[in-house]
Amino acid sequence: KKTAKKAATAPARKKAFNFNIDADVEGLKTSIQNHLTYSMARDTSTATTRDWWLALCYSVQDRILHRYIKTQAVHNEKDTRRAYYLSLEYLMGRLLSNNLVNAGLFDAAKQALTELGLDMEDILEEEPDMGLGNGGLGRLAACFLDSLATLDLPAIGYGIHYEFGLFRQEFIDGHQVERPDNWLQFGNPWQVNRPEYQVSVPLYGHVEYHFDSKGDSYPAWVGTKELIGLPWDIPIVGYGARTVNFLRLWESRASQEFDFSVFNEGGYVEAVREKAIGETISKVLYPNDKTESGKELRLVQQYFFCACSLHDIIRRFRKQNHDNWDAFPEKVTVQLNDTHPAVSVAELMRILVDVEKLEWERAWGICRKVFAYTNHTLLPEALEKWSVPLFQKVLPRHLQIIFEINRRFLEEEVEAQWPSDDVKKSILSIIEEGNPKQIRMAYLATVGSHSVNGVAALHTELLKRDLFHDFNELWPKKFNNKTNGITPRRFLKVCNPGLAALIDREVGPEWPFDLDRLRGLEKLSGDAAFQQEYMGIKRANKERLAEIIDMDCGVTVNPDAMFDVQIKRLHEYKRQHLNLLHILTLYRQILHFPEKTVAPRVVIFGAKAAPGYELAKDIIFTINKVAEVINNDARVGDKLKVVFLPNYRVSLAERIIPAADLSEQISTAGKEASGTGNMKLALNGALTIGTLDGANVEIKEEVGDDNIFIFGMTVEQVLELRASGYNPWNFYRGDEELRHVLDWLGSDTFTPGQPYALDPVRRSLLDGGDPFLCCADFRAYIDCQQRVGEAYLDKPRWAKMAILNTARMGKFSSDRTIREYADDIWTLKPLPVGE
Ligand code: T68
Repeated sequence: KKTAKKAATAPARKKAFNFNIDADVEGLKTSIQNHLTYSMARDTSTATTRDWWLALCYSVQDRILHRYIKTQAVHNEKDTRRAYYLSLEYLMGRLLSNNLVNAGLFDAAKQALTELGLDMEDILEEEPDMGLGNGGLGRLAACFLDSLATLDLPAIGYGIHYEFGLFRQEFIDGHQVERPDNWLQFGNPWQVNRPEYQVSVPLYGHVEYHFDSKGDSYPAWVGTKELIGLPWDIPIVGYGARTVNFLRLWESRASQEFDFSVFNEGGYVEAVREKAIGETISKVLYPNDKTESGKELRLVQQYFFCACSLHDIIRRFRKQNHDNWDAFPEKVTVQLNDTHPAVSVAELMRILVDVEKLEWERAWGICRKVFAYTNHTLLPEALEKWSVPLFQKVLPRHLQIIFEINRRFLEEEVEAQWPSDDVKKSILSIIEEGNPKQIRMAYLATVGSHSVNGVAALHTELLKRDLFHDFNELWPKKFNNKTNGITPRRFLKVCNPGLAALIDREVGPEWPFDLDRLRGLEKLSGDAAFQQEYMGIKRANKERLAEIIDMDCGVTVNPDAMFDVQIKRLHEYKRQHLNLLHILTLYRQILHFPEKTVAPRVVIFGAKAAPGYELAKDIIFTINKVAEVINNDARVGDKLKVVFLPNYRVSLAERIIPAADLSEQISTAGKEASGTGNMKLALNGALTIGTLDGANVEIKEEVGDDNIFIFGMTVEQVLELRASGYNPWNFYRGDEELRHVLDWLGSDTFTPGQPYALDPVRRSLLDGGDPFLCCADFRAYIDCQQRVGEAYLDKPRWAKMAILNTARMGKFSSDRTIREYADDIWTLKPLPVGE
């Protein structure tokens, strides 16, 4: 089966090597100079680096747009089936370097800039990140867009054009402070405005019953307020630049420039205020990576973008198929990225039943064929629920439709499987009883889709066992796994050019299309000369990161020390505080046994905490305070340094990942759905220390037990411990080292004169019940870290393990993931675009 799957996209891959974009240096130079003059009204004597950056972006965009127009022409002419990816988040990062590499223009651009007396590095650094996402879920969407275009799959991403992306993080006296991310302030050279495709979106109002000519009553949603959705398109360049797909982001606008009645009554300010409200919908990304409970604006954002996107999908469908609705599921497949776009199920039903006047059953059949849903979490606090009264206020007609979907589901499907079983009905109901009643969006998405997938093998098994247990009995074929992946273009070729060049030399240049070719490095893993080259590249990357650490943290670090990295959102379940306990343990050991040889380490953190998540912010503060003392303790020297890099984001990840030696993936087993940073770090030759959680399990299978450091409780052991009544105090009493480091946090060692400043973290681990079992996993983690340290001191052994990690990451290309979605869920075939 595996080889058959590969064959489907093989021809496109082979051909994709004909980079078809004009890569002539003279042409680029002229283009850059022309844009400087005619797009930006600058001359070379006054141009700033930012001006040159923009001029280069426009020149690249010109070349990309030719392929974009061609791609869309072919897709339209062939009236192709398309996949639509609906996601409230896209964490794109910077686009210039990636577009240059994917379009095959990198070397030519570098040469052109050199000839103009400019430095490519400086210019790339000018670009602000496009940070329209929180973390893994948003970055996965961005990797998927890259793979879809690279595999010549006809696909469009839909999302929101937030004016402010994820906040910028600063530290003031060790505390996180959030600042607005004004990413558009100097313009966005990649976006193309499409006013001709604007959409009007109704909200609020109420439902009335009207009568048709036959005297039958029908529901009418009236008295609504209207918003306008204005699309911005970002071209998505596939590697090899044959297919250029696009991402369409909706900006909200008020529906009329002025409400003239109010205006004439002298209510000018009120009229303008109404307009301002319309424009708040797409103002800002919610900064919580594990759901926002009950916020009206969040529900409005979700509906706004689903309504705009479905309207746009239907407009495109109608151009070719008029109102032959049976063809709709043949032309359209929609992937819901978590439940954030799940209201789409009700919106499509509303359009088909209320507007298009289809019979309910026929409409429902179409709906279920069109939608598929990806679940990204099992954490109960992250499972979206909307209160019925809020839904009633914002989307009264959709609420009725959801009740009808639920009634039919329970009375027909659940009744048929489990006759007269009211317990089953209440377990499976989309509506949760209570005061107020709540809509379970994961259930709505499951009932309304033909496919529900988890994002790693273990996660999918747990979904079937727990969250969707009864749904899985009802529809066993609906549930499937799609292990996440990452794009090897951005996360190896672009961010680690040194390693990419070495790999080109050893296995040929095709690996960015076919990551399994990295296996060709296995035979070199024991070769001393190759090890030296490979580790030499790592060392150079570490020097570059050391400069950034010096600039951003004011700490000088030794590039020969082990770079021990934990980069991800800050969450208790991800256990940055377990890492902190290890740091404290090392510090104690260094003070108590100054003669002992230890592997020198630089522990590096990057993480944003949700602004309202107090304990997460306390953990950041605690790490910063501990770091300050350790970094200034002369007894420690180079043996241990701790740095928390501020404002972790995609572009910073691209600096840290190539420089990492050790990758911390230490979540409580059963809590991390997959993880994707784990894959990026291993691909770049960092060894993993991790629990048997998420995709770590599959990484272990690929690299082999000898090339990964696994520790801690399994999912089953976690269950057993909880069932037997977990008490962290037992571990505190039973482990002298744990006791000492926790007591340390209760003292004023790290905050002189303020003995309780770090107590929240200590308290959460003891009186707070240690919900994520840090104390229970402490000993196993410390012992495992000891083995890591010993391995690091054995240079050839470490080098061999690192090389084998790179060599064995082929499975985790997002191209593999997307092929599986295309084959198993979307039945979508590549459509190569030709010259
Ligand atoms: C992540 N989820 C998973 N959520 O935590 C991670 N949630 O294990 C997985 O690898 C990744 O998804 C990709 O599948 C998130 O990142 C969010 O960001 C989020 C945002 C808003 C609301 C809820």
